[in-house]
Amino acid sequence: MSHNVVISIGQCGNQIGSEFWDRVVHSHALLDTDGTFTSALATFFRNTDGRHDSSLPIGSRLKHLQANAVLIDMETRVVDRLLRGPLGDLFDKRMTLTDSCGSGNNWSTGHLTYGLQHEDTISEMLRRSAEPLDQLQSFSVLHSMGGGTGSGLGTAVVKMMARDYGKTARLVSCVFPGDQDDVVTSPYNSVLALKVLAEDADSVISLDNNALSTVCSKHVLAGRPLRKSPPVPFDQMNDLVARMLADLTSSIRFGGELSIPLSELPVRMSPFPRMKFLIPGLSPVTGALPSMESKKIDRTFYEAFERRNQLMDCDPQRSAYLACLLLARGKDIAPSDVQRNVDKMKRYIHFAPGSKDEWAVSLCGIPSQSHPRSFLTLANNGCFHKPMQCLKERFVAMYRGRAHLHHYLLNGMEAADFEASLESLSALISDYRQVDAAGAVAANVRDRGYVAVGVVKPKVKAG
Ligand SMILES: Nc1nc2c(ncn2[C@@H]2O[C@H](COP(=O)(O)OP(=O)(O)OP(=O)(O)O)[C@@H](O)[C@H]2O)c(=O)[nH]1
Ligand SMILES: [Mg+2]
Repeated sequence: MSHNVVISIGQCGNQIGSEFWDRVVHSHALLDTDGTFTSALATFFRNTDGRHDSSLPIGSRLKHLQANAVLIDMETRVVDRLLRGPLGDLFDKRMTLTDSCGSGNNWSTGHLTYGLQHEDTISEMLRRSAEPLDQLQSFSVLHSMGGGTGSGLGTAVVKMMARDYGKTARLVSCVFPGDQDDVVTSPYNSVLALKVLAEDADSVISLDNNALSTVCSKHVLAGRPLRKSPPVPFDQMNDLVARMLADLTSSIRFGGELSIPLSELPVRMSPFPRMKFLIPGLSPVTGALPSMESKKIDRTFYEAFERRNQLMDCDPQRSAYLACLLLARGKDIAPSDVQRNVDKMKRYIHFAPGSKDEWAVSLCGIPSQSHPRSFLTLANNGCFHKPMQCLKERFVAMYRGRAHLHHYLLNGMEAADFEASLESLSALISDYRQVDAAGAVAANVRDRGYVAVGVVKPKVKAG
């Protein structure tokens, strides 16, 4: 039995967290209809006795369902809205922490000022969240990279976890800013946060608002046409992220033939210690339209690897993989369907030297609410260096003129901290670029029209 805790930090983290809990609660409500606290629910919830606050065992009647959640923001608006909304009763108010002013889009305010001020309270919340769970497998942390609270305080929390819960997997899902982002300091905040994640997180599922908004504006979510012109509203982008997280946790929540515990993710996906950044791809990305029902499994499978289905703005198929995880969901997907497609796909994607050249495959027989069958891929892939290079250029453009630097120095940072973070990012780019070089050879061959391993599209027809 695996128990997991989700920690949402800052506006973005809490808005995504809210969509995640909404999805998860509804999917369990549809399945667990007899009012019993099941082992599926116990992966992310506790059943408490309202008066004495003790946890009731699996198999007990549902009394008071509480999410294994910690909600943190340095403003009150988003967390208050969540607590006052229809999901409010799910959250233990003692596991929420808000402040009044926010971090003003400044990593140092979140990381240093609030990190110090609230350290004891957060430590205590982590202890309370972990204590009643006899087998705590993972902390999942959700935050943006561009603001001050999620990126600053969020990474301070990841550091605390590394210090106090070294054996529990620390999985971070973070949203990088898009290039049209309205937070002017977002390149600083992202690069400062990245250094901490590279050191103290175990796996970092990386998303960006460029890719999320492109995917949303090209497709139709839940049958609702989206506005054509940007900006795409956050709630639609967050719905996509929540779907990815719900899929990722589906096999541990519902069980499955090939369930991979979240605690194994780092071992399965990161052959080298600092290369732990995972790019998610989803298929289908559209809502459940009648025309999709008939799509062949093979086509849906293949689409999960395509660039337009990635939630980060890069193309794993044109580069080399260090590791690849595939999670299939659906009643009618057999292990043989997955095996057939993995075998076929092995001819089209390319593993880098030094990688394990093996797939982590997970199969969950319970479909998502929106799709009878769906696939999620997580790629540890050389193409990650490209969005990181863009981020580096934006950081350097600001840092060269020392723009906005004084706001950070006022909080006790030094220029050397910026340089160390930039160095850490450069090393990461260089590592991923080397992996990418192995993929570039294959892509070159494709561009010249030859057929070679890893470079041709499989012949799949829409059914
Ligand atoms: N996808 C997505 N991005 C968001 C959302 N909210 C904010 N962002 C992005 O996140 C960055 C800003 O971070 P926020 O999460 O708003 O900041 P915060 O962590 O609350 O920090 P402060 O406001 O500085 O205290 C920008 O890049 C925004 O575009 C959201 O709900 N979804
Ligand atoms: Mg905020």
